[in-house]
Amino acid sequence: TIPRPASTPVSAARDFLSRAGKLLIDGRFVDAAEGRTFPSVDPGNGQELARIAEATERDVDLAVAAARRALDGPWKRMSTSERGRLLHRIGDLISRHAEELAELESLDNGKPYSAALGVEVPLAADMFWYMAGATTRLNGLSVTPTVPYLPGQEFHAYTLREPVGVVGQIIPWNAPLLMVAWKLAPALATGNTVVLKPAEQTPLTALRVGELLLEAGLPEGVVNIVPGFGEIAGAHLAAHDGVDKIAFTGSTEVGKSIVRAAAGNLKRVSLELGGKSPNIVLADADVDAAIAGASLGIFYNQGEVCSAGSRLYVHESQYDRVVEGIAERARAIKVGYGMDPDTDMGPLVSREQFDRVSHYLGLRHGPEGGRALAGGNVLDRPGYFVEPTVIAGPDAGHPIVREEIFGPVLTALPFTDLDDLAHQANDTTYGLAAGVWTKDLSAAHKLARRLQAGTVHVNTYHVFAAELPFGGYKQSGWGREKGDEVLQQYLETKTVVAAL
Ligand code: TXE
Repeated sequence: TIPRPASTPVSAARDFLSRAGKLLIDGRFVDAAEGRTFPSVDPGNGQELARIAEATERDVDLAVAAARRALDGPWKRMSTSERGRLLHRIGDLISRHAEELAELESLDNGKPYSAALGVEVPLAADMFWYMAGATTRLNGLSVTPTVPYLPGQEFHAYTLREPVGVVGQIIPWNAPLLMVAWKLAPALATGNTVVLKPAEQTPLTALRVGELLLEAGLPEGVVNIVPGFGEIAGAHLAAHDGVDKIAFTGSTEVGKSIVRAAAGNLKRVSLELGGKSPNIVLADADVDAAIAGASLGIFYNQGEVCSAGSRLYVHESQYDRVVEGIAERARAIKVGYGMDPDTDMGPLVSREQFDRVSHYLGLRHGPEGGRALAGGNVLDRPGYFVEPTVIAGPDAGHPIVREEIFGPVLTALPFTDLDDLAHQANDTTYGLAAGVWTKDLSAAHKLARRLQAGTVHVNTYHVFAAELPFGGYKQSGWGREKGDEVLQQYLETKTVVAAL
């Protein structure tokens, strides 16, 4: 369960909305080169929150040029411990403005204010604090090589770890602030400069963080923020010859287009893509804990989580109890406006996402589509609301079981045999996360080894600590975010070898 704040504040966020909407390029907030703007929409009522400057190719070019210049500026000369202190200050500022950021996040994305304030803002601040500790630990190795064809010759060798350079970062709308933190903190910790493109649906918290970065003392041009559309600003950034690495979080389909675009200059690519993660309840599981955890796994953030546990597999001996327990919870979830303190689940982020989820709900009619034990419908009111949905017993090959829905829709299937279960769980093009519920430690760890997933949760779900590497097997992506592992993705290794 998510801690609920005592009261909902009225609004530093409103002040920001009245001044929001410019691009951050080279340390200044500026209008878009072509003067275009687009609306940021409140998905709880479909109304416009603010107009945002829309970056097009020209703006991306300016941002990349600024990031290139900044690589050789004061940023390069800053000591690693000062860089760490700067990252720490950014975390402090995010934390200090927690209520404002949570409100902006709730207004822009629709998620409950309680989730933004209780979970995502603290995680975002913590990501910067964690990465602040990495800046002084980016050391290479000392190596004493022997060379078979040069007997007797001694060498001294060492490795240097250098920033990759100018990094393009393209992020989605489901956890806009947290994605900013996951992307920026490691890139900055390793000394890179950045052009960040937030999702067109949710540019607000990224722009507010842009202000906080300047307040923290980040030199101009080190981070540039260019809200705009994927096919225009995003595609141009991914293909840009002045960009040395692209880090992308979003759909698998766009991930593939990023790879193609990146081929032009063979920029480094890291990808965090979709998922269809299995959540598995074994016969001996603590049933109450499994019901609560599986509900959180699918319903947190309206199900708009890449690692959502969207495929439930329950041992047949517990199947009815567990599935009915989750359905009961689903029926009790209060769906409402994100800023309403009673709300457990907000609207989906956009009309487009609402249509996508509605499409899947529509597909389930007929026996192969299973039976809706809870929900199954969209809500007829302004905004993009759908019911928390539990579908029991669809065909294993049905699109609702195989494709990422990215909404609050759980499919549930029983199993009897563990080998068969492991096969079913892995029978997907994705491999982002999984969950296992059992009291048998050995069974849990054995199954964890068999599951093709970047994260396996045991008797828990959705643990997003900064220390833990996160990313996907198979078509869920390339590389890992968070933990020390992400640092590799932002560094080049240079070997220096000297004859003695
Ligand atoms: O994602 P897109 P969409 C999945 C989820 C969802 C589906 C579609 O299944 O239903 O994707 O969502 C930018 N070149 N995820 O259409 O389009 C875009 O502007 C460069 C999973 O919103 O992938 C935004 O900033 N960039 C996911 C970002 O890519 C492009 C989170 C993500 O948008 C681009 C979101 C292009 N050609 C959706 N086209 C996760 N892994 O968490 C778009 N973009």
